[in-house]
Amino acid sequence: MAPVATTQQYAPSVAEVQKYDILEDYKGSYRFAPIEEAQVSRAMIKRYFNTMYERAISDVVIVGAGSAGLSCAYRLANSRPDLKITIIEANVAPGGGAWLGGQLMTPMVIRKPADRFLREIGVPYEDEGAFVVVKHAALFTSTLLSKVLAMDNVALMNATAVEDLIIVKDFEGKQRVAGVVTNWTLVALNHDTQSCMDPNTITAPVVISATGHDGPMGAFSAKRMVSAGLLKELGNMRGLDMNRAEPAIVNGTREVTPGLILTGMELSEHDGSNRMGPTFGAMIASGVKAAQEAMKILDS
Ligand code: AHZ
Repeated sequence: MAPVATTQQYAPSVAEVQKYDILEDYKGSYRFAPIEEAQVSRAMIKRYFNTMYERAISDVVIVGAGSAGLSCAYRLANSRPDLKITIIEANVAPGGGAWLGGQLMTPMVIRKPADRFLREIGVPYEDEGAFVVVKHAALFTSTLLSKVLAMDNVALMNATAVEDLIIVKDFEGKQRVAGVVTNWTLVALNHDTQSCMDPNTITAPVVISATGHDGPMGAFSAKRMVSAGLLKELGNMRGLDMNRAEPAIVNGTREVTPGLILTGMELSEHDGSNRMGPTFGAMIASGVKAAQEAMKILDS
């Protein structure tokens, strides 16, 4: 397959933009450069399938683009530009639960010392002592997402669900997770209505699962570990206790079975730890720790 040309970075200056605004006629004679419909299709198709082709072998797959998955992707991609990092997100909109702070309220609370990450990515906040508040959770999520997507070594396939894990036996006969099995989410949701719609695969020496706590799609890999015989039973997420929950998630972030790291609230289902409710420091710090664990595995 022909490689797609590298991204052209173009950032016009404010003066240039103002000049265009004067030159372009917004009073009725605005004109676009001519295009044929097929050019639009081909522009998308060649890039999308080139990404699928190229990412069929990845270095790291991150399942789930919520606050934990995106924090992990940011740290990993930034620290290791040599790694091909592929994020698979079931929803059309990446971000998971991090578009809101809690309930339907917009401000996002982050306990110290995880506020360091906000300074790193350039998200402003108000300092309340033990914690900080970002004025809108979407400011955190959109900033993080834009930084992750701008990195050359990251590919995000959204509207794509991980339906299964690739679990192989190594030469010593031990089982290890060696990648993921994917399908477009609309297909994954329709397996009951069609006789057979086989999935696709992505192999990777490290899979980081960040699919959140149990729900329609959540805790995917933890649940699959049980049905695949890699884990006896789920610990099941316990009741809310912010002070116990946040350190438990961060300190428990680890490779739970060879080749598979769990991060974020998925870990609470695996370990049976508490939930923390609407405070996001642990999601950030757990994502960062998952990135460190992945680098340790890849460097060993
Ligand atoms: O769509 C899911 C979401 O964006 C995605 N996902 C789940 N299953 C998937 C699958 N394939 C691909 N099989 C899948 N993607 O994973 C993302 C999870 O994001 P999240 O925000 O739900 O989880 P998180 O662990 O990043 O953040 C949890 C935030 C919470 S929940 C909570 C509480 O309930 O007390 N408190 C906090 C801070």
